[in-house]
Amino acid sequence: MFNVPSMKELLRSADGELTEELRLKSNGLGLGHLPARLEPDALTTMVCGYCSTGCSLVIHMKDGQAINLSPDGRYPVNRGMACPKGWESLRVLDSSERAVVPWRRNEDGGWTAVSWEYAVLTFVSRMKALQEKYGKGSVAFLGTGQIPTEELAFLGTLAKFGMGFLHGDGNTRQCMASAVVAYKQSFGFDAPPYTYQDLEESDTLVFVGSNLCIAHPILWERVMRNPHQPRIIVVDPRRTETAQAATHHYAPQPKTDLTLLYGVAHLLLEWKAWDREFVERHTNDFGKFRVHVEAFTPAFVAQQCGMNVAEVEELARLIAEGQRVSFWWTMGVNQSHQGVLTAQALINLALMTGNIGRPGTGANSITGQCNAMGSRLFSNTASLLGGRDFTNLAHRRKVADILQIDGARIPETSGYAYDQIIDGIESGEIKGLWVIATNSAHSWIQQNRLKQAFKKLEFLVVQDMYRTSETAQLADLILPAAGWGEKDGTFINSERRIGRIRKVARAPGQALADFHIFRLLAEAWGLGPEFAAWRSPEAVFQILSRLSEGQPCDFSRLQTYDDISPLGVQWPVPAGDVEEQRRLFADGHFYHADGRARFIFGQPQAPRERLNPEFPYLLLTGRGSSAQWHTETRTRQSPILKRLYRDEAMIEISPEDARREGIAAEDWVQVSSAHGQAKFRCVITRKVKPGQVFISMHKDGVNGLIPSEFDPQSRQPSYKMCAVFIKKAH
Ligand SMILES: Nc1nc2c(c(=O)[nH]1)N[C@H]1C(S)=C(S)[C@@H](COP(=O)(O)OP(=O)(O)OC[C@H]3O[C@@H](n4cnc5c(=O)[nH]c(N)nc54)[C@H](O)[C@@H]3O)O[C@H]1N2
Ligand SMILES: Nc1nc2c(c(=O)[nH]1)N[C@H]1C(S)=C(S)[C@@H](COP(=O)(O)OP(=O)(O)OC[C@H]3O[C@@H](n4cnc5c(=O)[nH]c(N)nc54)[C@H](O)[C@@H]3O)O[C@H]1N2
Ligand code: SF4
Ligand SMILES: [Mo]
Repeated sequence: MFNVPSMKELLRSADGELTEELRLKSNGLGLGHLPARLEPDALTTMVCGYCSTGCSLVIHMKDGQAINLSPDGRYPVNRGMACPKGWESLRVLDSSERAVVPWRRNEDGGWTAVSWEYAVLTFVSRMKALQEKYGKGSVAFLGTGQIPTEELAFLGTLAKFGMGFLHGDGNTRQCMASAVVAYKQSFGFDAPPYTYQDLEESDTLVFVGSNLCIAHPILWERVMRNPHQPRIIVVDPRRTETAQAATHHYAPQPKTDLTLLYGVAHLLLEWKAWDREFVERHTNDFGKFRVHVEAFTPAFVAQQCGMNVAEVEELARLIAEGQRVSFWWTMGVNQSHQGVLTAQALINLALMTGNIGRPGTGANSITGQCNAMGSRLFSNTASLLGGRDFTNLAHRRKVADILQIDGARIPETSGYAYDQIIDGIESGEIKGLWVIATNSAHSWIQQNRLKQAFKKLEFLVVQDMYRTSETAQLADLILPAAGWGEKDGTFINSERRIGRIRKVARAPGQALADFHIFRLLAEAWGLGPEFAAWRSPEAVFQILSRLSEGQPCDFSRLQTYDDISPLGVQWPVPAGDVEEQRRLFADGHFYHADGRARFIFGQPQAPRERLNPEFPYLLLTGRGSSAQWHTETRTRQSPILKRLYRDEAMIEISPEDARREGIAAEDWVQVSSAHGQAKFRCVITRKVKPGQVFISMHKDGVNGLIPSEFDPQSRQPSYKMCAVFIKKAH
């Protein structure tokens, strides 16, 4: 029986005994001092650790340490290109903001550096004590799409099947959840069907809610290499960099995409510009869909979307005329109160026009983080390991079999989603939280509320590379993590390509790879024997390979790291030429039991968040520049990246609105919503329409404004719809 010890009590017992106890369990790992296992080669390659494009970088080594890097000319993804973040990825490892030792919060609010022994035992005794006192469900974790698949699987398996956590979710909820649900329902599995070559083979590319030039610049370079003089269509309420470079730009009223896409389907039907043979052979429910879109006449759609009829017709005509049409979407679709249906409306267009399974086609969700795809398949949060379902008994049995664990240890539900975990903290149901490789206190919605909730936690553990993140600042315990470049593993990119990352630099101080932190915690929790097989990233890769067998994401032919080609390998991995690129559904066979894809649709609803006389402007948020990454914990460490953008919190306002509000360029602007307020510096630009403003997500503050509204199916927040008031700040 554990009592909940206070930090003070723990501290008192800190030095002698704890060290002894843990030394016994450390199993030769050498707490805090890993044996150096650096790549000996003069040159080695690895996948970039920022975005899901998954470029390969050549690492230049000297004396076993990385000294420089350059883009990999042979890699089929980036072909010798890299964006500024990739070029600077080694530099950000070396920073005074790095967490180099474990830290604990003192009673007086200050910090003390502690040993790993102390940190690990504190973690274990505090979490166990909370579970004893308040029940298993009183502790939860929040993970990420930015650590290797091996680490994600270790975390999810250790926490849920080992430590008995009932609730754990990740930042992929903020990012990809809508696409996941859409694919699962429409195709029968979460499977983005494309290969990047499709960007070069399309004659018509439709980008909905994607600012590729900024968020996936190397994919945009691929579009620029398309030799077919393609029509490039961008659907975005803003005149983004991508929209400006496109051949056609449509700017519907935000959150009306669903209506617009049904309007396009309506016209394609009216013009008989649909593929009867494909629909009849490979899909279900088209008849109902047909009836559904009857009401979406061009006049109705134009009026709902704030467009004119000619624009709606032109968009539909471009799609009808294309021979190889590809549909691409990112956060403008996923982050919406109807993100799932909107993604499915794009899938429906691809299905009804037979634009799937052939070169240059597809309904293609572009993912965000370097390992969002690994997280979707193996984090053991929303889905059970291998893209399976917690609620399915056969799936649970299969996983228990492969892991050789008692099936009863696998919960029958996926547990709480991110927002439910935050609600649980607020209501006092959740008392302990473990945050790994995500910066919730900057990136989640209603930030003021979240920060208050985090303060109520009895125990907050933050496992991060940097001790300065907004979330680490609230922690009771900081576990210092090694980052990209300092550890081994694999990532899976947007086109399902598995690629290696390697240890090419030594982590500073006592920072450990997340993998080794999980090993230590497993040992200290008393789970050493259960996780004996999880001894190295490569050993875990073998387990994952077995877990993938027979699933759509089957890569069981890859059993060791040597089996992964230096060119990466896309799943599913066939017999024969594993290096050959592949797209899904070439045979028209989908993953539902009957082999058919489904038309799924619903009634467009207005968002709950509305403009009103008090808050008359519509705030859009998103990526600001190709040199900034999310909450900037990493990118702000590079002096070069910092010169590539304006390093201040900025708000983009149209000339008309600026004039009306008496705001000049460079003025400070007070922005308020029903949930909070913050100040930003004014940029006057025609990129935003009158009535709309834009703030990038990179500086702390913007998410204090964002309301709590979600897609009801995916529980992904609607980050791009917020009613605000703006005025010149004095
Ligand atoms: N440089 C850089 N690159 C990144 C990242 C980064 O932080 N920095 N993050 C990565 C991650 S995790 C992700 S998820 C991706 C995100 O990549 P993107 O989704 O391309 O980026 P965002 O800027 O969030 O959103 C895209 C666009 O959606 C538009 N939008 C807003 N509301 C609507 C709407 O109702 N309808 C439509 N059609 N469009 C709308 C916005 O105006 C914005 O231009 O980027 C990845 N790449
Ligand atoms: N307003 C608004 N907010 C948004 C969005 C938006 O469009 N608008 N987009 C949302 C989206 S799509 C996303 S993906 C989220 C991203 O939100 P976050 O995940 O919170 O953003 P990051 O800054 O990437 O945080 C990653 C953290 O992990 C740490 N880290 C990096 N590598 C490692 C590692 O190997 N190990 C460990 N332990 N730590 C590591 C970094 O230092 C950093 O603190 O933001 C969301 N928030
Ligand atoms: S585009 Fe993405 S993967 Fe490629 S170098 Fe830039 S951040 Fe890295
Ligand atoms: Mo994301």
